[in-house]
Amino acid sequence: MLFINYSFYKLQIRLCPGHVSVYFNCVVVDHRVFVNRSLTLENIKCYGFDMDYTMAMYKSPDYESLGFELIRDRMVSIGYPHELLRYTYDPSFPTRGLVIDTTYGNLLKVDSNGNILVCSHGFCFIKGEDIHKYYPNKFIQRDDTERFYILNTLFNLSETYLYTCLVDFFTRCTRYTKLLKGYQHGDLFMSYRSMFQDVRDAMDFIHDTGILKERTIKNLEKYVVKDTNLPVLLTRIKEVAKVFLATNSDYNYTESIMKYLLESNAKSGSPKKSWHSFFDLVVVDTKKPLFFAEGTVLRQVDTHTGKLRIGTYTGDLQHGTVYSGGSSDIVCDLLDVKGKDILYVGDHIFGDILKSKKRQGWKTFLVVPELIKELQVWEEKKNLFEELKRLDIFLVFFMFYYSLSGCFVFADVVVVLCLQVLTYRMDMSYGQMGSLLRSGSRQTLFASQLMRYADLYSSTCINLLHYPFNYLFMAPPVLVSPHPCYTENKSVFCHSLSQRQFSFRSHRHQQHCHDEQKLRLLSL
Ligand code: U5P
Repeated sequence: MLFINYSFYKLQIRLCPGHVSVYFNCVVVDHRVFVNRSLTLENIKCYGFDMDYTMAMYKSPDYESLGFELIRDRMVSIGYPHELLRYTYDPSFPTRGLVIDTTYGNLLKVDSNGNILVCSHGFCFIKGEDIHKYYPNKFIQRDDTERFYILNTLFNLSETYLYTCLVDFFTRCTRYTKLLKGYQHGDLFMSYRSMFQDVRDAMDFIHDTGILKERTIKNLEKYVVKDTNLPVLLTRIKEVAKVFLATNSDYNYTESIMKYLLESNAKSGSPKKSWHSFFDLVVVDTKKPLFFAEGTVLRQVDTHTGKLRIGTYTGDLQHGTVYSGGSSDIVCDLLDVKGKDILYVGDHIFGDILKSKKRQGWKTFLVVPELIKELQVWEEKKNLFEELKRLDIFLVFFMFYYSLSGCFVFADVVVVLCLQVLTYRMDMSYGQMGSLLRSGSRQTLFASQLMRYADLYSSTCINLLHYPFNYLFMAPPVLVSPHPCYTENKSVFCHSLSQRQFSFRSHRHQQHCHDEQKLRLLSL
């Protein structure tokens, strides 16, 4: 088979013996699947799906508000002040991928190396010199997981906000004295670390006791997005490949959600099918990320009672049977597929994507619902991005001039100030903590992990419906060079300067940049 990609995927031609197919890629940008590494869907023999925030998209901000209220109430019930009940969830504040410093109670946005991009203490944003007081290098050792907690999932948004409210409350409340690592109240010291642990425990409480699930199931229409294209997508995939569901949720919750999404959601006229029949294999209680390593005991689920059968399941795959626990190796054995044949679709950059890729070599598809907002801002604020690029170029020239002449130019201070103002204006277009992927022209930790571990990514898995199942997703070619370099036609000059890569691209090249490269360009 021969693939010809013309003009960076706008036109895709495939030549097989006796068969020529031509695809015009005219998928609108909101429906696009973005590509980090080339992948041919034709080679995928098995599709795996996570459930929560992947197949089951929760309605934002209603679902996060519910989570927030439940943990807030739990905190009050274990002894935190009643005044906390005055706080309500504000979706414009938290962004996924932030880091909590449990020593100083700060919320940090960092890049892939741990350099601090944004720092807040409660709702107060800490600026330049003051950041240095906490972090002399404006840098954190993010591998220190005892101290730094990365808020990787969409479930974490409500706890991020609650922790911020706690710091805000105790900082303002005159009954408490603010110290470097916590608050003093009489002979009682409350450290930022203990407050964080209490928020984590409250979060576990609402998940483990099932309160959050109970409230969600009581009002599915309010909390879960129902998309009639989901059964269509699964039916189409099943015609060409195997499909499995692997979720950390328990059987009863999975059944309620999947019934709602797949059984009461068929397009009019299509025959009624049980939700199980959309999958070759359903595994609940997977305990990801453990699932991608040694895993746990595989048991069968009694689908009438939801109870687990005792003993380890050792037989062949039985249709319609639901399993609990297990591991990714067991899934491969049961479905008779190899890791590289699997495309796994999930929303958790660590538990779903990083682990399945690093430990098992699965192909990965990250669901990033925030992309809709990111793309919308990118469209609306194009002029700010252009201005930022121009200022970056000015700065490079000033630095270049300085390195040659040794003369300090006052104008570069002005340019740096303008860059800071512009970065702030851009960040505010996304929300108070800025974009998920960037801060000004610098990439966030989340963006770097996304680029490293997700082969494909999109705002929803349903976007796969916009591509044929033998589609070749082709990654744009990227020139990576740490040194200043001139390309052959002298139209590209790359220079790396204090973790910022500046790139000048010829007009001709820019014309070739299409939507799939937009986010890539954003992170240059
Ligand atoms: N979950 C927790 N604790 C958390 C976040 C999520 O127990 O801090 C649970 C959710 O209640 C849900 C499951 O049941 O993990 C999500 O699994 P998955 O479908 O994303 O694999």
